[in-house]
Amino acid sequence: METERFDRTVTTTCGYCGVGCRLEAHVRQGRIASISPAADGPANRGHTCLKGRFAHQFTRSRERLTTPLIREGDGFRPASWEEAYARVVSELGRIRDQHGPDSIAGLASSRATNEDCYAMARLMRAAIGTNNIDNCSRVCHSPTSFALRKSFGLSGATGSFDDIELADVAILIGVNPTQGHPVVGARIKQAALRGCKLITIDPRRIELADYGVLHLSPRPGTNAAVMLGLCHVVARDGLTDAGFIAERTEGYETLAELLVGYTPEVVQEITGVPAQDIEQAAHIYAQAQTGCLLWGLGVTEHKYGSEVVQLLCNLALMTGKVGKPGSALLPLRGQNNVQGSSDMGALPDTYTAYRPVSDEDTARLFEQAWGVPLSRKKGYTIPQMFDAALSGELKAMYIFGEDVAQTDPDTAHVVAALEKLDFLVCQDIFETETSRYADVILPASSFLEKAGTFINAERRFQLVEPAIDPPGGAKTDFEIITTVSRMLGHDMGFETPWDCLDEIASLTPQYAGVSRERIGRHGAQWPVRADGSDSPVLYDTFFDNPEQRGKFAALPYKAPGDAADDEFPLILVTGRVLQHYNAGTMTRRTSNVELVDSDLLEIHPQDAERLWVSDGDLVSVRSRVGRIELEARVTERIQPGHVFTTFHFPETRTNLLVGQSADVNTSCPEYKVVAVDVRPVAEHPAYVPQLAGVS
Ligand SMILES: Nc1nc2c(c(=O)[nH]1)N[C@H]1C(S)=C(S)[C@@H](COP(=O)(O)OP(=O)(O)OC[C@H]3O[C@@H](n4cnc5c(=O)[nH]c(N)nc54)[C@H](O)[C@@H]3O)O[C@H]1N2
Ligand SMILES: Nc1nc2c(c(=O)[nH]1)N[C@H]1C(S)=C(S)[C@@H](COP(=O)(O)OP(=O)(O)OC[C@H]3O[C@@H](n4cnc5c(=O)[nH]c(N)nc54)[C@H](O)[C@@H]3O)O[C@H]1N2
Ligand code: SF4
Ligand SMILES: [Mo]
Repeated sequence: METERFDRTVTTTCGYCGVGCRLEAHVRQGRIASISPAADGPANRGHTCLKGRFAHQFTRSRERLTTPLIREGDGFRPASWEEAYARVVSELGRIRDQHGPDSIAGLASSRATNEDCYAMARLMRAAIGTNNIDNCSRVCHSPTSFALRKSFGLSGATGSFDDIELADVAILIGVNPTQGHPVVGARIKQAALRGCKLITIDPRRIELADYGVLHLSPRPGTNAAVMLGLCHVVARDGLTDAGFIAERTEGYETLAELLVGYTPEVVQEITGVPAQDIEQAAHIYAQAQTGCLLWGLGVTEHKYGSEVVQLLCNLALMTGKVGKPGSALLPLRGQNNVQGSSDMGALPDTYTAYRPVSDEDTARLFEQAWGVPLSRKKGYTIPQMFDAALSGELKAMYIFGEDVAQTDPDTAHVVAALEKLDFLVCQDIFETETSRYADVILPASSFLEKAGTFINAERRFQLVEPAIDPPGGAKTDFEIITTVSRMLGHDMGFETPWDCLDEIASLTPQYAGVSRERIGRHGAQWPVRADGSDSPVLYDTFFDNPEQRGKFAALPYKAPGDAADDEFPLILVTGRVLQHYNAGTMTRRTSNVELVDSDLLEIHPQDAERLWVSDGDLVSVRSRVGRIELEARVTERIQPGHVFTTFHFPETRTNLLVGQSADVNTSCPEYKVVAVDVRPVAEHPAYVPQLAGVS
């Protein structure tokens, strides 16, 4: 029983992951006293994980940014808002006038609200005059967005988490929900206990494998072969839904020809997955009445990540398992609002709802609404921004809520780019690895301190309401961005984020019915039509492209961008743990550090023994581009030949190891396949290099 007394309780939405749990934030004396789950949250139904419920102490951390900071010598000095704004506006204005609008780029935060991200995109497009705007989706699920648009038409999950409960089978590939999306992880466990057959596909034996009927462990980077193998068996054994293929799809014949070569034996050779497991998985999925496909970064963060998502769509189309309850494709989008930041057009090539910047009608619509001419030229993606900074074409960046120096690949390259800029603004709630290189740091507000909306991994708009005030002199992101824009000469005319939401709805047919009132306590899944009706299930009658048909993609398996060799004999996979969140700026400032206080290198006992590594040893990990040191954890969760670590602690600098290889269509980094060499830092008393097989 709750015995504490609160001054008030505010219902809002969790700001960590894309599950989008609805929370009750209980406030006492202007502070968050505790948080409990909202019983009627559509995604969480009275549950949360430990981050949503307990990881709120960061809001009152002494390290919160409470005043603007301006660079002085090697450090920073506190400054007034007037001075900070004046500096930002005069530098951005000067650089725009001297070098043109395309010499400036901005990043929108997928941790912030739709209204913040829309305003940031509008700042770059209308106040500066460039399409150089991108967001964290680039390094996360941009391959999902690309592929779903190609295969089905729209960039979002085709159904809801509720579909998991209606599914007879669920395939989880490259996703680890009990760590990354814990409330969905728990819902999947419940479904499995009720009889839903789980098939997990992951080089590591993830926790949900223990609840499943089958676990496949492919070599990292070989997902395409697994998917082609599954489709081969479905076609070979006559398990396709011929009616669905004929009526609703196109391109099946070409795919069918390609599939012939991907026998389970060929696939076993490429992936290491036993042929009979491929057969069994294909039969279980295809013979079920309803089935869901769930995936994550183990699919997307690869050189051919976007192609693998298209292959996943093939499997669903072949078996007619899309567009009906219990048969959904559910990419588990990562950050609380990475779906929304992209939906809002914080991307270099699209306005809201993925309408291209090159599309004349769309560009005119926004020109009319914003009263300024707009560029038709695609802007830079995040990696292109860093390349352009290094080549001198990009002079300034405005980075809002993204810690690129910790989380983007090839840290040395990112840092060199940030150092080369003439001017860098960082807008965050803490100083970060990135803000070390800033000229001005603007103190912003967290999700508990602002109003607006997020869109979760089910395409659901949900309300965010402020429970407490931003600390000290910090301001909301929305106020900061709209003020900078006004001072640059483009007044957006918004009093509150709700005015902004109204503008988004008025300029975007897909969100036409969205309003604060319509979203209410239970949210609305886009498309939200003008009459307020929303869309839990997509494609029930037609696909959303001109032909109204699902498109098969005949894409062969291709080898990943990196491979183990004599010098770098192990494959490093990177990911996350339950207790910490991405750059860790927030969770490291909560008691979660008492549970996990560093990144660890997971290594299989066989490799550990061969390399003279014991549990707890400090080891050196070297890749083709960098070297780091961290503590080893010897565990059988990982396969021999692979090692695993996280990127939550800045001192580890994990991303020094990751190179430039990236998805061929979207430049999402290949974080999941990095060839490395591991050896103990301190020599073991009995260590003989020749015996350890290293030179
Ligand atoms: N606790 C916590 N939760 C988070 C986050 C966090 O940092 N901490 N971050 C959020 C964000 S931004 C995101 S995007 C999501 C990410 O959540 P997930 O998509 O689940 O991401 P990861 O855990 O990085 O990777 C998923 C799995 O892919 C596997 N994998 C790697 N390579 C391959 C491969 O070639 N094939 C296959 N089949 N599998 C492979 C890995 O072993 C791993 O178990 O989590 C969100 N939730
Ligand atoms: N090696 C490796 N690297 C990876 C990955 C991997 O699997 N392996 N995963 C990648 C993925 S999927 C992602 S999404 C990225 C995530 O990388 P980032 O986006 O850089 O990480 P986050 O910790 O989510 O948040 C970024 C910043 O936003 C700030 N912030 C939070 N809320 C707010 C707010 O409301 N306003 C403002 N102004 N700031 C706010 C935080 O303090 C933090 O500094 O990392 C990527 N990096
Ligand atoms: S599952 Fe995700 S949205 Fe839900 S409480 Fe945990 S971090 Fe927040
Ligand atoms: Mo992500």
